Amino acid sequence: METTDNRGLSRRMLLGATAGGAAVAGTLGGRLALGLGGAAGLTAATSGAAMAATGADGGVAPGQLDTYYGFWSSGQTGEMRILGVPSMRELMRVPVFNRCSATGWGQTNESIRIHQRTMTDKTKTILAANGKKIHDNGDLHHVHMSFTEGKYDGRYLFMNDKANSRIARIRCDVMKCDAILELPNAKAMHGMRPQKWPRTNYIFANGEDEAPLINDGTTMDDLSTYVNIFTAVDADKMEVAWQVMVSGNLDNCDADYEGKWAFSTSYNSEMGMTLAEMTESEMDHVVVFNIAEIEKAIAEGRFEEVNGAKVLDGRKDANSPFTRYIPIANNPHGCNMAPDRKHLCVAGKLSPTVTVLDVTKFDALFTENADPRSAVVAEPELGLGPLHTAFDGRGNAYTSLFLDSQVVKWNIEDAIRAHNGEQVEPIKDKIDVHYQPGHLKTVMGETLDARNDWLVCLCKFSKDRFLNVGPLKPENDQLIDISGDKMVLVHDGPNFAEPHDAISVDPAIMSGIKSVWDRNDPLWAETRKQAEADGVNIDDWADTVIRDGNKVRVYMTSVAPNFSLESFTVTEGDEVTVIITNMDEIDDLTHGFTMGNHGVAMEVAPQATTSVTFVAGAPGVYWYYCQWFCHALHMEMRGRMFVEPKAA
Ligand code: K7E
Ligand code: CUA
Ligand code: CA
Repeated sequence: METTDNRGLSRRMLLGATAGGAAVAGTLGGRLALGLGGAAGLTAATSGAAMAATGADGGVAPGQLDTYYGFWSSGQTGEMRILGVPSMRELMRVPVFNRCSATGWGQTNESIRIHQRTMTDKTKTILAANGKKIHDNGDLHHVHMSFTEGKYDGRYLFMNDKANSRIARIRCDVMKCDAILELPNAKAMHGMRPQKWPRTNYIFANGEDEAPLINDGTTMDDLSTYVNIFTAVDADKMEVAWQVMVSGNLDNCDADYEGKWAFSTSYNSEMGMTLAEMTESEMDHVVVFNIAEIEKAIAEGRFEEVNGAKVLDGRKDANSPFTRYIPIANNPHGCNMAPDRKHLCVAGKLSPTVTVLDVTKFDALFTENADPRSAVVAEPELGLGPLHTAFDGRGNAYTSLFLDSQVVKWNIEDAIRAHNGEQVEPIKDKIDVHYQPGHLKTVMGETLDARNDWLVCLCKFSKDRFLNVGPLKPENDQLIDISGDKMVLVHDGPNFAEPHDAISVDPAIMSGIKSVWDRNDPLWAETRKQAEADGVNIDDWADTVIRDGNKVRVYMTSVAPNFSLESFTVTEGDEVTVIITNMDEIDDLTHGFTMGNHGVAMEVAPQATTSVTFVAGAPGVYWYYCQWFCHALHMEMRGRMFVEPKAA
C-alpha cells in the first residue's frame, strides 16, 4: 500500500532522534534536583523502582516506555482507562458503559449491537419511554484480567456496572469492548472477580441491592420477599451460568487459587433499608460459596429457573450445601485473596481490623457443628477505616485506611503469630496519603506473579493537592515505591471521576495486542453481511449508495486524505446508514466521520469497518468531515450530503 501519510514518518523520526537523549537528561535532571551525589545517582539510575524516587515522573523520561500497563476503572464516567506505570501517564480511554463522542461508542451500529444483545425486556420498556436505544451511563468500579492457573493471561479484561447491573468484557487484542451482559434478578453489580483457577471460566459478580426475587410490582415493601443474588457469568460465552440467593447484601468478592471457593463480604446482613438498620448488628459476614456443590446441583437440575437464570437457594436459614456465613465485625468492605494461595483478607471498614481467613480451612466449615469462625487465623488492628488490601511477593500486605488517610504495611505471617500470642508487631510501616484512600494495588498483586516495586493508591479526595478547579475536585491517584523497607510517595496523579480500582500488568503478558485491525474482525460481521446482501465488497474501493425504501445505505472507503464519496444525495426523513472502511494500513492512521448538525461522529481505525445510522434532517447541504487528525490535508478530508425535500 502506498504511503500517503507523512505525519507518521516524521513522528517516528522525531522519536528515534530524541528518546536516548531525553532519557539521559531526565536521569541527570532528577539527580540534580534532589542534590544527590554521583554514586547515589548512579545506583538510582540502574534500579527501576529506586530510580523513581529521583523524580515525580516515576523515572520515565520523554520517549521512554513505561514498565507496566495500568488498567483503571473510572466509576461513574463508565469507561476503562489505560495508564502507564510508573509514569502514571494516561495512554488511552476505552469506552464501555458510557457514550463516547470521539469514538462513536454507544452510537455506531457495531457498539449498539453489543449494548443491546442481552438487554432484558424490562429494560427495553424503560428505554422505550425515554426513546433511547441503550443505557449510556455506567458506574464502573472494578477492572480485572482473565486468569490461567493463577496468573494473568492477556485475553480479556472484565468490568462491572453498578448503575445498570451489568458486566462487560474488553478484548485485550484490540482494547475494545466486545460484550455487555445485563444480569437478570440481581441488582447493582458491585464486587466482581474472575475465577483464578484453573482458568477464568466464571466471572463472579455481587448484587449489592436487595429486591423481591419476582420483582414485578406484586410486592414492594414486604421484606420477606427480598433476596440478594450472587452470580457466576460464563466468561467465554458472556451468559449467566448460575445464581445463588443469599441472606444479606453483597459488597466485594474474590476467589481462591484452587478453584474451590468464591467469597463475598456483606455490610448489610441486617437486610436493613435505612442507614441505622444497616449498621445495627455487631457482626456482619463473609459468604463462602462452594463451587463444586453448586456445579453439582446445576448439573443435576436442582435449581429454579427465574428470568432465564438457574437459581439456587444459598440463604442462611436454608442451611444449604452451597454457602457458609463467617461472622465478621460490622460492615466489612474489601475482600482480597493473597498470592500465598492461603490467606483471604477482609477489611473491617467500621472496625479497625483486617480479618485473615485461612481458605484451606473452609472445607471444615461445611461439616456438622463447625465453628463458623474456625477459619479466622489473625485479626490485626491496623488503623481507622480499613477498606482494601494489596500484596507484594514477600508476604506483606498493604491496607488502605480511609479515615486515617494512610496506607499501612503489615506482614501476614507476623499477624498470625501475634494472633497466637507471640510478641511480634505485624505493622511494618505507615505512610500518609492524600486523602481518604479506597483501592490500592501492587503490580500483579492479585496473581501468583505479585511484584515488589510499585503500589498505586487511589485517593477519593485531593483537597489542597492541586490548583483549585472549582467546587468539583479531581481524585488523586498516588504512586508509592515499595521496593525498600519504607514506603516512599513518588507521584500525585489527579484523575477524573472516579477510578475505584486499578491493576498493573507486565507488557510481556500483553504481546497479543494489535496495531491494526484484521479486516475480518467479528465486531463488524453483521455489517459485512449487510454489505454482501447489497452486493458491495467493503474490502475494496466502495462508493455505492443503496436505496431500500426510505432506508439508504452509503458505502464509503477512506484513504488519507480522501473519502471515496465526495457527496451523496438522500431525502429528508430517510434513515441513512453510513458504512466506512478505512483502507489505510499504517499504524496510528485513524480516520473519523462526523456528519454536521446531525449529532453523528465515529472513529474508523486502520482496516476497520464502522457504521452509523441517523435520520436525514431538513432539506439542504450538510458537510461531513474526518474528525481524527490523519494527514496534512486532514481538514480537506470532507464531503457533502445533499438532503432533498420530500416529494409532495
Ligand atoms: Cu471499595 Cu466499589 Cu471497590 Cu470503591 S469499592 S473504593
Ligand atoms: Cu482522515 Cu482526518
Ligand atoms: Ca451491617
